[in-house]
Formats: sequence, structure tokens, C-alpha cells
Amino acid sequence: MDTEIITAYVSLGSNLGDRAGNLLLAVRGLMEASFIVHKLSAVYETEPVRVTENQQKFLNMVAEIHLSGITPSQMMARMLRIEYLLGRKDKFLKKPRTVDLDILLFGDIVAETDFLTIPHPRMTDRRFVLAPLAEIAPHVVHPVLQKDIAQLLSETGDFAVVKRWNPNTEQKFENDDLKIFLKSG
Ligand code: PH2
Ligand code: MG
Ligand code: MG
Repeated sequence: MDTEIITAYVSLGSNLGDRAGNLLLAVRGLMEASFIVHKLSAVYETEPVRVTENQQKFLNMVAEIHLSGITPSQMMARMLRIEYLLGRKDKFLKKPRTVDLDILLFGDIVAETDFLTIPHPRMTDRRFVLAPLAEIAPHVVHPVLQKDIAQLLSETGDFAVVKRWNPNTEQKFENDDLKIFLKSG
């Protein structure tokens, strides 16, 4: 039988254009691709880690997905299509991206192909992944390391800045512009 429900975790990131809008459209894309989006973390603003040139900060979040009857490669193929539809160009070039979707965990599966390694091989040295993941899945155990996510977060050597993002701080600039406009008008 192929009806077993698997819980997978996906990392979402954007550092180009309307970052929050891009994350929202990616979540909608996941739902349209028949993934059950069961939980979403908060949105975090994060310092870019190992990217080219001076890139804008990322917005990152993590989604818990329930699915059945598909393989990790099939899941990744659907996610690549969402990235493409949302305008991602220059994949694999470490350039700014409208949306990047990565599979972090796929049930207890441990798998490696030329395209895909599960669990995500760099998730433990990325605070921008572990912080949102620990928010929604602190007790989920990493199938290779046999430690839970809360512990992996407490042990990570990555200290890049990861802060909860709030849309009000994003609008501050526009409000200041408005004040100047009202004073001078
Ligand atoms: N993604 C990367 C490389 N660096 N840094 C942050 N803060 N957030 C990301 O999503 C990210 C990154 C490669 O996919
Ligand atoms: Mg990535
Ligand atoms: Mg990716």
C-alpha cells in the first residue's frame, strides 16, 4: 500500500524583489501542487550565508508538508517547477533568488542521488534553517544524527543573524516618506 502519510519539512527563502510576497506565492504554489501545508513557521530575516557579492538579506521560513505516494525526487521536481514559475533564473549560481525551495527532511528517509541528498546536507550548519524548523518541529529527530532539532540548533556553529521578521518594520521607510511628504505639502 502506498497511502502512508509522510511528514516532510521544506525550507523557503527569498532575497529578491517582494520577498514576503514571494514566500506567500511559494506557499500557494505548494498547495496547488497537491502538498498539504500543515504548519508554517514565522518569517525570519536572515543574514546571507555563503553567497556571492553583497546580497540583500533573506526572508526565510519552514513549512511542514504532509504527502503520500510520491518520492523525494518527484517532490523536488514539483518544487523546481514552482521556483521556475516564480521567476527564478540562474539556478545553482548563488545569485539572489526570488524563491528557493529545499527539502530538509522527508519522513525518516535517508537518500542520496546526484541531484538530491536527504536530509539536507547543510541544514545543521544553517541557523536560518534550524531556527524556523525548531519553532515548528523542535522534537523531530534527524534520522542520521539522531538528535532533535532543538538540540541541533543549540549546537550549531553558525552564528549568522536570524531575526523574526515583522512587516511593520518593513513599512517604516514608507511611513517616513509619507511624513516628509505631508510636512512639505
Ligand atoms: N540560501 C542559500 C545560501 N545562503 N543565506 C540565507 N540567509 N538564507 C538562505 O536561504 C540562503 C543563504 C543557498 O540556497
Ligand atoms: Mg537553498
Ligand atoms: Mg535550492
